[in-house]
Amino acid sequence: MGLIEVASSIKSMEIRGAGLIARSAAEALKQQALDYKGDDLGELRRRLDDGRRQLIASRPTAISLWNAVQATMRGSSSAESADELRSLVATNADSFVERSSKAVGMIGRIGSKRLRSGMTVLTHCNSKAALGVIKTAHADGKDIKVYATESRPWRQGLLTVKDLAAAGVPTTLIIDSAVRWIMKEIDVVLVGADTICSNGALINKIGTSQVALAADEARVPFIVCAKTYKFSPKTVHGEMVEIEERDASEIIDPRLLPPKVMVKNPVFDATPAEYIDSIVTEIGLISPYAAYEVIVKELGQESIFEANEE
Ligand code: RI2
Repeated sequence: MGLIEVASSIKSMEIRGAGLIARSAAEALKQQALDYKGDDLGELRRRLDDGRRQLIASRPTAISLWNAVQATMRGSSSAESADELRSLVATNADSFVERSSKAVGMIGRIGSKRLRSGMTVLTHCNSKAALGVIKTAHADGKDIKVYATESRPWRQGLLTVKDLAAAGVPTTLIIDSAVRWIMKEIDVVLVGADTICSNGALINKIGTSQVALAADEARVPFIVCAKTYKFSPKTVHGEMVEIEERDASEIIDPRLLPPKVMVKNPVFDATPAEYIDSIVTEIGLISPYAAYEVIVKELGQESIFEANEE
């Protein structure tokens, strides 16, 4: 699949999940570099810059995509030949994908220590990181039950229940509006992340903030499972995270609506840090208020500088 097809598949959500879209973007840039067999450094730079823009534009909210592209292109300005640039991009992409894949395992091991046998977990949408924590605890012999929300309109919850059922984890599907009703039976909430802001706020699938609200009211710990490349250097500069809105047809066939009735389809929302118990990352379990330090330490000043250049 070429870069244009990858960008199109990310935009259409054939490729979805903040972690997977990041890895796919890194691989697409690597392929773009390797597919150019010429020795014109300027032409290769142009192709990669064009590919970078197309990938970043494909889904505006998940900072994982931007962080992946930046990590893959880092140091490219110093390349003095097309061969050097090709090799640099390929090495950076491989390193990002390897780190990303290992991070899910690390998060699973760290996060599973917060799950005790007999616990009932609620999860929203379909997060590889959050499911990794649940499946690790289950594999360690802990008796964990899960409630998974349907996560309208894309119904990613169906992917979650299939994944957990395949792993042998007892799972119950509920509709999104049943969250506050079921919260009395929940011991802990585990969700993924699309973007974590420098003030600790979480940008995640629409409905996450309502889950957090219900958990806070019931005094149920709300834990976010997120790789460090989900943290946003752009928010260090005060930037607001763009909340992607998708087509009305994902919610309802517009022909079923009376004329002039509008449909709004935001696919992410924001959960303030005060509703978050902790964030499990591959470098450890942190307070949401440590987000700025994670951005500086793990993504680095270079990433913060690049974010300011955008
Ligand atoms: P992992 C998904 O977004 C969900 O919002 C999920 O919480 C997030 O990506 C994190 O995914 P979408 O692609 O990286 O379904 O934990 O819109 O898999």
